[in-house]
Amino acid sequence: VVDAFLDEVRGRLGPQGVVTDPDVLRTHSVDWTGRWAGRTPAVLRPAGTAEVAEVVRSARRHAVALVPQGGRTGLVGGSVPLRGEVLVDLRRLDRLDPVDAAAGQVTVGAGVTLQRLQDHVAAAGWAFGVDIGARGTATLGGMVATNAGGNHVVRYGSMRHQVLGLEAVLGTGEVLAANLAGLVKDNTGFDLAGLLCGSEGTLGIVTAARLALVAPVAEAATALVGYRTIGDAVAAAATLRRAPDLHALELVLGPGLDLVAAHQQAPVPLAPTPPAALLVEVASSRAGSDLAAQLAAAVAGGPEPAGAAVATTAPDRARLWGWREAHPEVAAGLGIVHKADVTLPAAATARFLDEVPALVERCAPGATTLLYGHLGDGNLHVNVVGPDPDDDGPIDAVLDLVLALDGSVSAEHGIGTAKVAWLERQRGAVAVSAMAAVRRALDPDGVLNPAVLTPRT
Ligand code: FAD
Ligand code: 2HG
Ligand code: ZN
Repeated sequence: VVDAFLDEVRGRLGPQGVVTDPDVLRTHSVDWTGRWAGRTPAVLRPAGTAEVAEVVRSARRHAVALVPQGGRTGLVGGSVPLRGEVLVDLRRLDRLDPVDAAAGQVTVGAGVTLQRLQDHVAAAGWAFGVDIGARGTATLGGMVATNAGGNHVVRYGSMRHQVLGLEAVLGTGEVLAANLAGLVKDNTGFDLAGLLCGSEGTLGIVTAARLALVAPVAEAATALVGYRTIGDAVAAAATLRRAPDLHALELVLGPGLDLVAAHQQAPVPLAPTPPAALLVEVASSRAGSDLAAQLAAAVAGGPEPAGAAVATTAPDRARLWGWREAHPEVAAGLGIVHKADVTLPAAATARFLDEVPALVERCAPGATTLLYGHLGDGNLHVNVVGPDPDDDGPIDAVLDLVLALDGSVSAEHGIGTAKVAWLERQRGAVAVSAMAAVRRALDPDGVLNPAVLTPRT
C-alpha cells in the first residue's frame, strides 16, 4: 500500500519530493528531546500548497497516515512517526512576502523559521510578537500548529493572537484559505484560522499564515533579580505583572542557574547564587524613556531583592537572557528529560514550586528536578532527569498535583502523543468528543497525525 502511495506521490512531486535515504529517515524520526523516536518509510518534501494537497488526497486514496513536520523542536512527541506514518517535511514552503507596511502584517510560508521571519520584519522596521528559544529551527507552521507561547506572552499573547489568516490543506485534501487578506475584523461565522491554531496537525496541514506584526523595541531594560526565597520571587512577580511596559517575566531557580554556570563556564551574575531569580524585561517602542529607572522602581515595589544584574544594550540583554534560555539545553545535557509544561493559578504557584521537588524525589529518588518558566503567565516548566525513559511516574504525580490545584497540564507545548492520557481529565468528556467530531469532519479518513491529541484507531 505504501509503495503504491509513494509511486503516485513521486509521479506528482518528482523524485526530489520523496526521500527514502535511510540516514535521512532516521534523522527525521527523532525529535529534539531524543525521547520520542519512530520509524518511517519516507519523508515527503512538497514544494508548495498544491503539492501538499496532492499528498493528502493521495494519502486518503491509499489509506496512508501522515505526520506533518517542521523543525522537530516540539516537546510532546507530536512530530515523529510513532506508528510508522509517512512524514511530510514542510520546510520547502519557504515563501516570505514583503511586509505590508500599511497593515503591519506579513504573509509567510509554513516552513520559514522564526529567526528568518524576525530578521525579515526587523529589516522593514517591524517586530514579531512571539519569541522562543528554538527560534533558529522552529518553523511558523509548527508554531501555529502548537500555538507556541514563549517569552513575550505577557505583552503580546501566544501565536493564536498573531495569526490573522491561514492557508491550510485540510484532511479532506481541500485547500482552506481563511482570511489571507488579514482583515482585523471579520465576524462572518466560525474563526477557522483560530481553530487550526493549537490543532497540532490534526485538522489540516498549515501551508501559509498571515501574521500581525508589532512595533519594534526602541529601548529596553532587562534585569536578573535574585530573591531570598521562592515565595519572595512569586510575590515579586505579582507586583511586577502590573509594571508599565512589561515585556517578559521569567523565573529561574538557584540549582538551574548553577547548572547553566557550569555549562557556560561563567559565574552566575548574582553571588552567592540566590534560591530564585526573576528575569524581568521592560521595553518601549519610544526612545528616551529611562527604562532602567522604571524597572528599578517596579522591582522596589516588591519583596527586597538579593542582588540584581541589569542590562540595557542588546548584547548585554542577550547575555542575561542566556541564563534563562539555556535551561532546556542544559537539562538535555544531563540525560533523557521528562517534561511537564503547566499553568498554575497565581495563588497556587508558590505551593506548587515548593511541593514538586519532594514529590519527584518520592517517585524517583536521586532524580534531578529543574523548575523554570514564564512566571508572568503562571506557566512553569518541570524538567526531571534520572528516571528511565519509559517511567512516567514522576511526571504523572506532578500533573495530578496540577489538576488538584486547578491548573492546566499543558500551557504551551500541547498534548502531542505524550500527554494524550491527560486530555479528558483536563478538558472533560464533552470537550474531547467535540474535538473528535471536528476532527472527523475535517479529516474523515484519519490521515493526519493519527496518534496525536485525540488518537484515531
Ligand atoms: P515540529 O516539532 O516539527 O511539530 C510540532 C507539531 O506541529 C507536531 O504535532 C507536528 O505534526 C505539527 N506540525 C508541524 N508543522 C506543521 C504544519 N505546517 N501544519 C500542521 N501541523 C504541523 N514552545 C513554546 O510554546 N514556548 C517556548 O518558549 C518554547 N521554547 C522552546 C525552546 C526549545 C529549546 C525547544 C527545543 C522547543 C521550545 N518550544 C517552545 C516548543 C515548541 O512547540 C516548538 O519550538 C515549536 O512550536 C514547534 O515548531 P516546529 O517547527 O519545530 O514543529
Ligand atoms: C522554554 O520556555 C521552553 O524554555 C522549553 O518552553 C521548556 O524544555 C522545556 O521544558
Ligand atoms: Zn516555555
